[in-house]
Amino acid sequence: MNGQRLPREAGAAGIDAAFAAAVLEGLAQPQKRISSAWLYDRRGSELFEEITGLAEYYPTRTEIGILEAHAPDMARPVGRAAVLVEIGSGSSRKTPILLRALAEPHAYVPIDLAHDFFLASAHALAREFAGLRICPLVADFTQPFALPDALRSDARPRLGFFPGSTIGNLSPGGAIAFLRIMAGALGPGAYMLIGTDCTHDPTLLLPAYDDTRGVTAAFNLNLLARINRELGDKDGVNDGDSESMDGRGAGGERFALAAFRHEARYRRERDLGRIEMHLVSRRAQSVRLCGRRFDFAAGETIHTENSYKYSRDDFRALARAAGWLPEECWSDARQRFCVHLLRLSPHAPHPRTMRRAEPPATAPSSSSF
Ligand code: AVJ
Repeated sequence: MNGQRLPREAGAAGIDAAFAAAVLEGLAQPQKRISSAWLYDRRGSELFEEITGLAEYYPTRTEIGILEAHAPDMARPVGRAAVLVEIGSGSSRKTPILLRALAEPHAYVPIDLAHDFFLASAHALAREFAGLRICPLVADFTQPFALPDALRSDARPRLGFFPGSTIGNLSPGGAIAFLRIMAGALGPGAYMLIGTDCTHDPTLLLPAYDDTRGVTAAFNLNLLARINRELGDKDGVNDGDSESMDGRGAGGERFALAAFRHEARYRRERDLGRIEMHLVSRRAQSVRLCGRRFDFAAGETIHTENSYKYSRDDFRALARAAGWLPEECWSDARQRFCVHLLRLSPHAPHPRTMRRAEPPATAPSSSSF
């Protein structure tokens, strides 16, 4: 999922109401928090692309290696003329690997909330895969949705694809809810391929989320720049570019980026590990947004992302709890990353009751945390 940014509402002030609500509500919590879904504006998406190429960030290249080595084994059980449904597709380099392995894929349905580049990158695939129907769907996958009308009632095999360990951004309960939504959308007999980071070694994880070049720090801090761009009070003392702010202002202006720093933390509770990203206030300060003031103590943080890491067996148990049967799992030689193939029983009562995609909810679901 490269983001769940909702379409900008054409409000009088040009402010994205859902983003504003998420930020104002999240900053009012005792532990300030903003869902990682909001990290992916255009700049955030560019920075994430850069992260995927960093030496320390092993998940992307590891998953691509697994897909390249095993795509035929992943595609075989699905059979010919499948409908490939990709969740939060962004600008995936992984999709063609799977499409090449599938026998005469019938249609490709990338699902994302509206992005400038979402439709363009979906249609770019049409050049390589002649005859493939490309049916992008704008939907919030944390809410029940249905496949496009033309595909909903046909009997072709369906394969859901959710790479990148993006499922790790959801809480375990949120991940189960998501898998149930996918069961409802894809229907009995469907398959799902899901990439999960299964690394639990902090000496590998912490550098992956706090690289020496500072790209992850810039990715995290861009959230504050985005808030300044989209929500900052323009009548504050300091109404210059967010980038020009140097951290002097403590009188309630927009965010001073220099007054916060990026921090990655590894947490382990029983078997379950997760990386958290935080933005740490370097000093006591206050920020004014949309006419409200938010106070920060020195060292206080905004929690901006969870990235859960599931062992192979834990993820299988989670899938079962959502009604999916774990069929197979492929990993790299160092067992850092897993690609799971799940299946729904062909007979299970998963009625395709959802007639139509719900309109996007007002905010990414709170299950993100
Ligand atoms: C795109 C959500 C899978 O959690 O590893 C990368 C996002 N955050 N570096 C991840 C991310 C910091 C990434 N996902």
